[in-house]
Amino acid sequence: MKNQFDLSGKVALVTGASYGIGFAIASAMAEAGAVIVFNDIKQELVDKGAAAYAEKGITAHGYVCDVTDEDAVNALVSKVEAEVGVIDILVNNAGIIKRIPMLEMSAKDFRQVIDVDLNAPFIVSKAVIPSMIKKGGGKIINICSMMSELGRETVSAYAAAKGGLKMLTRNIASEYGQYNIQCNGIGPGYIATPQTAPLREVQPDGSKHPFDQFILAKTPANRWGEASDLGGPAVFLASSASDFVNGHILYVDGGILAYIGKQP
Ligand code: NAP
Ligand code: GCO
Repeated sequence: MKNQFDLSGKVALVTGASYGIGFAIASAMAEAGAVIVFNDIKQELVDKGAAAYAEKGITAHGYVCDVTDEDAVNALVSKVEAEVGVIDILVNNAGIIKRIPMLEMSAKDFRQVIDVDLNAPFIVSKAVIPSMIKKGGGKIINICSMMSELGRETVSAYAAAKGGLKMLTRNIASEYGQYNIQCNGIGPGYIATPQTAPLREVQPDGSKHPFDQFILAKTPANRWGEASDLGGPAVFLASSASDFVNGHILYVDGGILAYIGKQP
């Protein structure tokens, strides 16, 4: 059974994985035997990420690349293929959020979120699929969100992007399943990372942020997720244990989507 989850000999590219969820997913994949490749927009973050992996005893190959830049992504994939090997596992993790009420949001801001959270997974997937086909298969994991299913105030662009990413996931599965490529999504619940730090800030009087209390009341597990909670699900979707799972979104949310919320 253990062998089904073994990633030995596999090359995994996790985008935006210097810290946060991407870092935790890449670390879990390394523990399962994969060779890790990651990217970030800035050299200093790549260096920081490489040091953090090294501290865990993981040799990770870090590259500077903006995932919204198609030429840069194509160059990155060629470089990785030459220097490390064909990418067997792609995790489209890099993402941004802008919390702005829709009527105050500029079209420019809206487009930027769509660009990173939806267009980039299209660009990076498109760059890796041809070699996966030649090699006889591959795994693509798109990091979706609660907002692939739910809306809330201030996150119109993010919800539109993550809803779109769910459908891109199903479409890649539909179009390339015949080549033994499985494309699935992970929909994390509310996870304690820098992205959600503003929602968890302790108030000047020492009390919890109202959003923090709101999330605890909405989560049967009664806690925020840790980035490490995503490791096991990601290894499953990257491994042969999931070879007949395709186009699925695995929500890792402590039960949020099953729950109406804590009764008053
Ligand atoms: P994070 O802490 O903000 O990390 C995101 C990473 O993506 C950062 O390293 C960031 O680099 C990188 N990135 C952003 N734009 C990029 C670009 N154009 N090219 C390359 N890298 C880029 O976020 P996280 O919380 O770990 O989230 C990771 C993913 O999970 C995102 O897709 C997010 O939407 C999703 N997610 C998060 C949660 C949550 O509760 N935290 C829940 C559901 C889904 P910089 O630091 O340079 O910007
Ligand atoms: C927000 C949060 C969420 C989470 C996550 C939920 O402002 O509501 O940032 O969008 O990051 O994606 O799954």
